[in-house]
Amino acid sequence: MAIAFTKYHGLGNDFVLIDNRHHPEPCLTPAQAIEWCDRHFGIGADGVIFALPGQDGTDYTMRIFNCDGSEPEMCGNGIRCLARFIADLEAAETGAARAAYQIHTLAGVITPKLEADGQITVDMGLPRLIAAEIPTTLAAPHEKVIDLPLEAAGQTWQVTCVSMGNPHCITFVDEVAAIPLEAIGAQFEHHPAFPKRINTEFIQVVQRDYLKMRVWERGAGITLACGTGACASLVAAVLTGKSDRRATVELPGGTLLIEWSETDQRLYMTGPATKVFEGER
Ligand code: ZDR
Repeated sequence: MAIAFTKYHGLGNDFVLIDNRHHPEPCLTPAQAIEWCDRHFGIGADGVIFALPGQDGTDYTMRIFNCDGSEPEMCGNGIRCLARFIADLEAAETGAARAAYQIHTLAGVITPKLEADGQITVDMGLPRLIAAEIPTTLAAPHEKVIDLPLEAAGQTWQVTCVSMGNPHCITFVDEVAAIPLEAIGAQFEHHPAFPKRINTEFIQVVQRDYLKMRVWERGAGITLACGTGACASLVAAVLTGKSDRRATVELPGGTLLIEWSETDQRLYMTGPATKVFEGER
């Protein structure tokens, strides 16, 4: 039987969304998700996202498979797309959609809010900084990984590691355009210092409130944007004294506004989510 889907993107980080609200398990296997994401033989996407019934009092549950079939804990651009998708579903069914949702994810409860101007602001929760939580072996389990050396791709990089539920390794460079991401990204992703593999961000500090970022995503390779990566990168920039707690992050697909709140220490990400088309497969 054909399965209905809708394609969305957040700054060119694109996802196939599936209405899975009536069953607690995803209706596709990871192997099927790989086929659906294929840009030549399938629909084409960086991942497949399932809107599942809520758990523990939340409105919905999000699960996601990367285009290589692996399952990340969280996805920042994806959760904005999920919020827009369920708001569109609710509006079609009842004529009204809620303005905020509590979403259960493998990284805890995440709260997206649909703003009047069409943007979506997501409470992304607290960053995790301890090596054991990332996870990485670059420092002792209870230590933070801030500006430490990593040997990869034939050279030494100074890296800072942050988990937003999913793992990130951030390197500050003078010029992001000069980084041969295609050639070196996979060597970070599969480095033995990262037992669950890693998302890798290269950051150029343009101003204290403006960062330029390029990303190699775990399970997806080069993508046009990464919401959790933008949050993790702002945290790394603050921890190393390079930026303010609120900054615009420019990605190849567009910009996100990221704030690491002084009040509650949580990350707030604001950006768009756009419907592209719907179909069935
Ligand atoms: C980076 C991401 N697209 C986002 O916007 O946060 C999340 C995708 C998941 C990522 N590839 C991972 O952690 O495996």
